[in-house]
Amino acid sequence: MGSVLLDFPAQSGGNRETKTTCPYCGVGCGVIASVDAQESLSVRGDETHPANYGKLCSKGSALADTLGDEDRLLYPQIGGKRASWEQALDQAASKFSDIIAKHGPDAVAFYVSGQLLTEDYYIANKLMKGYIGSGNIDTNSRLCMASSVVGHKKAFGADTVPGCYEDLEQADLIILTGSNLAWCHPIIYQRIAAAKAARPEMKIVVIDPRETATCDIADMHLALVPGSDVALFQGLFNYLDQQGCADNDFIAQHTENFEPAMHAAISYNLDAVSRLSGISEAELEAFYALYAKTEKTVTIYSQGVNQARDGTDRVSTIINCHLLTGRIGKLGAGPFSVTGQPNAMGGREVGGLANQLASHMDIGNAAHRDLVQRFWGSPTMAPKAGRLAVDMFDAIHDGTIKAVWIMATNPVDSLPNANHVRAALGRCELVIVSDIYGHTDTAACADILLPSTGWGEKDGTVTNSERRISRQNAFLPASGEMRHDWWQLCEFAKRMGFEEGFNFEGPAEIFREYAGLCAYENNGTRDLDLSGFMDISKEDYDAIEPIQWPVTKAAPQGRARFFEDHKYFTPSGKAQFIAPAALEAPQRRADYPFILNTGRIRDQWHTMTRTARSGRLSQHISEPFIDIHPHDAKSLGLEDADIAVLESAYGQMLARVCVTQRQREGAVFVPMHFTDRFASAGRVDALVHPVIDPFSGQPASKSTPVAVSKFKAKWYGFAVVASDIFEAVSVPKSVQYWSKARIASGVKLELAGTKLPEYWASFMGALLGEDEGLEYIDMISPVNGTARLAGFKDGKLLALLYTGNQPVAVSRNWACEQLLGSPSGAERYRLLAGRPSGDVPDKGAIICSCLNVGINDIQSAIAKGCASVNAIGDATGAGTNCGSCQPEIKAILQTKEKIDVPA
Ligand SMILES: Nc1nc2c(c(=O)[nH]1)N[C@H]1C(S)=C(S)[C@@H](COP(=O)(O)OP(=O)(O)OC[C@H]3O[C@@H](n4cnc5c(=O)[nH]c(N)nc54)[C@H](O)[C@@H]3O)O[C@H]1N2
Ligand SMILES: Nc1nc2c(c(=O)[nH]1)N[C@H]1C(S)=C(S)[C@@H](COP(=O)(O)OP(=O)(O)OC[C@H]3O[C@@H](n4cnc5c(=O)[nH]c(N)nc54)[C@H](O)[C@@H]3O)O[C@H]1N2
Ligand code: SF4
Ligand SMILES: [Mo]
Repeated sequence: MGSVLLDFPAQSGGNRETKTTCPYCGVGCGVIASVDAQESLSVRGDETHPANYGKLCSKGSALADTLGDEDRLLYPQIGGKRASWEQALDQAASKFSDIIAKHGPDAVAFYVSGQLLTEDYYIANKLMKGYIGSGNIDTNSRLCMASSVVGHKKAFGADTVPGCYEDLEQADLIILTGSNLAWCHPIIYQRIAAAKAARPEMKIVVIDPRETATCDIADMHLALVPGSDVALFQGLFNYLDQQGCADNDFIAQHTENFEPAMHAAISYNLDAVSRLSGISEAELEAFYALYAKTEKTVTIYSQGVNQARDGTDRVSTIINCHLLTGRIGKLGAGPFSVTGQPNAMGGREVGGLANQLASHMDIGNAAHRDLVQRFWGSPTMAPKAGRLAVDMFDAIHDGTIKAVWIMATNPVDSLPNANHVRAALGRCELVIVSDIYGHTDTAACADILLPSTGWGEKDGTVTNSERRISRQNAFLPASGEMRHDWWQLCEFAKRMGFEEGFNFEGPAEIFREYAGLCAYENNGTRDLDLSGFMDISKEDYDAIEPIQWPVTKAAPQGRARFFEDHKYFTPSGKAQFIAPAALEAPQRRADYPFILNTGRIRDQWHTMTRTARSGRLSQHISEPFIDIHPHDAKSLGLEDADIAVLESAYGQMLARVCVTQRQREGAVFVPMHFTDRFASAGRVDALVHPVIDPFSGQPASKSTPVAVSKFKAKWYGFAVVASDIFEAVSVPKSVQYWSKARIASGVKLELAGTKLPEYWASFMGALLGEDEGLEYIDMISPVNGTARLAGFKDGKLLALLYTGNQPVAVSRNWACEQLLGSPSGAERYRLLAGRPSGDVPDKGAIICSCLNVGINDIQSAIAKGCASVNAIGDATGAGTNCGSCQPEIKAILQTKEKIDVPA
């Protein structure tokens, strides 16, 4: 396993240091992993990396907490039993071959991920399209970037992201639409916040139905009616045109189809847009006028735009406004789709989507198919696009697809109509899953489960939001029998008889071939040109410095910006205005009166397989919740901290109620992260409708009609339990509601049920998985379900349990800190009070997860006169490490009251 060891004697103090890239979001921050003489690992930001210049957000800062072999998948399994790689691969290949022989190549499929490295991804795509001969390889990027890809291709003729991060710092106006950048791309957010602090005249507008942490730096927040985005941007287009803001020379020389786009927008006057969007005419006009007068404008967008039935149209209407004003391909101006996953961009490059070919070529284009097949020298070539994600799982459900290999994604939790997806896998003849953990909801459906190497153990490249290719380098050995994803695919391919195309020694060789394909017969016709890398040696590959593609022989330093030369990749070479398709708006339903919006929280990553291992990260938010407006809560009889039942036409879930003004009436927000491992009924995608954008196939994950009601709990509880093993702490089946999160010395649990357990002591014993030798103290009222128990063994506190007929008010954080202590006498009874004694301050809900600073610490600093984020930082340390919590600190300063973070 290759790794790049750097020698920084001054900083490293003799530590072994490796430069690599963060495995989470598409910002693509550079990380230095450092292993000291005791083999203890730490990470810090790479000061030289142009994405982050040394900074890391809370997730990046906690990377070291998430490593280690605990609950890693170490060996292949067949039918749940340990098997050898030989057996697993032989069986996988022979079943795939049999099914293909009987039913043709379209009876098999790969479902892969924007979290694969470019080299893994390239191999998966090559195997399916060029050797198996089917287009049936799709990726979780279908749920993420597909609408942006189509929007780019319609407008520019290629999936080209025009700009770069520097543009964000240089812009005078940044519009953030459908993006919670503060939580989802924290380092870009911090770069923008710093630029604004240096140039306060820079303006920021947030367009989001919710008031998010991102609104913290906004001059204007447009809390539009969910789904009224096309109207809002059509209105902007119309306004700009009417006000004479069109760049007529640019339109005439470099664009086509202006007229139809203009006609499509003409009815969107201020009055009409105001009615559709719920934003007052005055506010709309203020926003439009700001756009009109600001030459250097960037529009950043992500899932609030992409994940919609009209996601592609939303992208087109955003790009139209930039084309109208000629604000593209210029310093500080352009549309900017920020990518979600660390290698979302790389996956698009190598053709991970079912309708694309490698190196930004199209499967629907015969010349492209021929070119790629000649380059590969492959026996066949998929003749047409394969099934797109949602459709792929329908085809698995109805038996059209009989074998699927799922790699680095967890569709049982992340695809819409997720119970249907689970059922589909249950019916499928052969399900292969490659993951780094064996405990995911998708792994539970696997016939063959394959242990992959993960971040820190694998080598390759990723491409970030600004087209910057960076190396991920291994710095840890692979344990057990973990294998690289590319290796698994190559070995499988060889067993299917494709020895020739898959004899790679390592990622350098794969990358070289991929770069060669990008260069092959390109001559400037395709945006993605890597001819500068086509002869790269292993040594040079290992030393690749972060670089933005294209990287050509003529321009080996890469390129920051596209379209400065006004050269687009359409047949005419001109950019295209796109009139939106005027899709019918989804109907509101009387039986499901709320719109369910879903998305991310600051400190968790997707289905939480990695981030939930960090106790630090679980301090921020660790329970499924539903944000709901006070009026709606009132009408449903819901109060803060109740449990709500959410129901759609597809499924049900339970979540903690957070009543907040930040939410619009009629819409609710639920995080996407919780799985069966972390909550009894927290899988929000079980409810999400399988509605897709007709052009991109991307699911509309933010607009499911749902009903909300109160879960009629008889009792509520909170417990902390000492345990090294997360899985060892399990909740009795009779408890309808629970959520579980890792803490420093064990697990914390939120509980609620409709039936009181008979004996609280045995209930606590069940949580602990044993009660032998346990000693209890308790305060129990049999009448109203109020119980407080502490359990000890050999004098050490092993568990605390607090229950009541109302949500229990206990200092969670304080309780967590008591575990494994050895209190005596009165101290023991104080535990039952659930909060510290008067002389020890209670931190309250943790806001700064890096330095463990709670909301109460921050509020008392404010009470003592701290009037700025910096002053609070000086007094408490909060926000001074990664800075990810600064928006929340500012919100606390502004409201001076408890914000909507569940304690
Ligand atoms: N902490 C954290 N960061 C992440 C991730 C993570 O799991 N955790 N995942 C990464 C990935 S893969 C992705 S794709 C990105 C996603 O990054 P974002 O797109 O920023 O994240 P989301 O929270 O999914 O959605 C963004 C916003 O869209 C808003 N929205 C909902 N409906 C509408 C609408 O109709 N119109 C508009 N204008 N806005 C709407 C939501 O209220 C939400 O605030 O984050 C990346 N970064
Ligand atoms: N309701 C709703 N649903 C959504 C979204 C939403 O906003 N709302 N967002 C969608 C979006 S944008 C995205 S990107 C998806 C994300 O959804 P998923 O891709 O399903 O989520 P992850 O938890 O990132 O899954 C990655 C899996 O790969 C494993 N893994 C990690 N590293 C490796 C590796 O190196 N090799 C292998 N083989 N496995 C590895 C992890 O343990 C984990 O099981 O969710 C989508 N679903
Ligand atoms: S912003 Fe945070 S999660 Fe995203 S790449 Fe940087 S450190 Fe990683
Ligand atoms: Mo994503």
